[in-house]
Amino acid sequence: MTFKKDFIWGAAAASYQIEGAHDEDGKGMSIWDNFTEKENAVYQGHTGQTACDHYHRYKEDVALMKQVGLQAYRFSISWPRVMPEGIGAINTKGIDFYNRLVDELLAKDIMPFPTLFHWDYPYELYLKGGWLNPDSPKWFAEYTAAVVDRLSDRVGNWFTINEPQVIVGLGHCTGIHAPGLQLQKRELVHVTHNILRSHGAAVETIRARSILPSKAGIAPVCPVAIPVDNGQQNIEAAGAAMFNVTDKDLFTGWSNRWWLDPIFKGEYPEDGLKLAARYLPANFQDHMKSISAPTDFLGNNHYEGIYVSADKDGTTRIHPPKEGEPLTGFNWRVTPEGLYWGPRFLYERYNKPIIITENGLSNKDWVALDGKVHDPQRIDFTQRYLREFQRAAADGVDAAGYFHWSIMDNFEWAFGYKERFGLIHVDFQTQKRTLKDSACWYSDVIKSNGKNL
Ligand code: GCO
Repeated sequence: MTFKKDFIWGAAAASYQIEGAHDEDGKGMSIWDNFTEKENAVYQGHTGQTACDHYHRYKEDVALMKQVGLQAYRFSISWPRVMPEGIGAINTKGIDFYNRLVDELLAKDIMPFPTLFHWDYPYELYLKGGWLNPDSPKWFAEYTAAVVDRLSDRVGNWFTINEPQVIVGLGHCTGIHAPGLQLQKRELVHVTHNILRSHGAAVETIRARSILPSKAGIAPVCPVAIPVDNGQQNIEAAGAAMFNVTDKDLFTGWSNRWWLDPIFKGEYPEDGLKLAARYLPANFQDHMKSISAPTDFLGNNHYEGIYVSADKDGTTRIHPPKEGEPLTGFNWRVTPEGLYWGPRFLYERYNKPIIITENGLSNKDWVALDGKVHDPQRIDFTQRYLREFQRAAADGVDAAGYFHWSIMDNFEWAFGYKERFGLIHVDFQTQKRTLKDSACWYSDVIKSNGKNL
């Protein structure tokens, strides 16, 4: 088995997690610059002020990407680096960093796949209400235009927003991510609606202004339900668990259909409207056309799924982890079939090529006495997940690409530098990079287009 010929092999990272240079060259403040100053918000008070210092070391990092053999690199653009106040003045030095990065990638034959927004929201716009403000889609479109005008002569692939689920769920509901809010149902629905509108506005802006022919999509993290076996009823139970809208999922940001039906079908799902119509802005229907502006692919970040089966009375049973089941460094479950059933269910419902925009694990990696970083768990994990994605492709899913999370160890949000997700090890004291065993293994996978999995 192989993937299709033009399958895209890459790895991913995000601006606040790797760039550092938090106040350099005119960059504005982001909500993460602010949040990391809050006591006990982040493990050991870590911040992204320096992170991997990628802002200064991007050439070395791109050279390492080349050594791994990446065909594509998914990075994100820091909105406040480009527009310090979020709207208005453009920071030339800030956008120049991305110009140089794109040039460097292209010189090495690596396709740039920028994400316009991966959580480092401009603090100045947060002061104006952030995603709660009905003008926020307009702000996002203005920023998108600034970026597209300057990069789209060389960039043709775009992701709009990373993991809107986490923006709502962790940023605005539980508050364990920036901006650290714990909003009420009505407000959460407004935040969601404005993020959906912003995604649509960004797609429209890309289409209207791109110099190269453009491809665009969103990069959500969709909760995946895995049937415990291939029994028809269990498959149906898993499909229902993935797509039914429940009160709990909708308001906390985790309902797949509440996000994806508007984008791909141009309407909020009926079962969701029963719960939340009264909280939506009165004119929400006027926005659905823009929200569903046609996209080219569906990104999907995937780490762990849940196992489900159908009970005799038809109810869905969720199976907790078994005793002694394998867990990652983060204590997340190892559920490779998620990369079969997630893409399959999503493809069956929305019929868009699926790009895995993130997949990987955190692991307790260190530099061994022999100077190398041995991470057999990462190799085994990735091999298992990729085999399942390949199986999905063999069963008819349009599997278009795979981006490993992450190209290098980085700032893992509320967990600081405790969790290492990289193919490349970073010593955060010296900034020394070391290719892990998994990076060498991944090179071979890319070379064989997955034949050796
Ligand atoms: C996310 C983000 C990444 C994380 C990764 C590991 O999924 O939370 O997109 O920025 O670092 O997922 O948690």
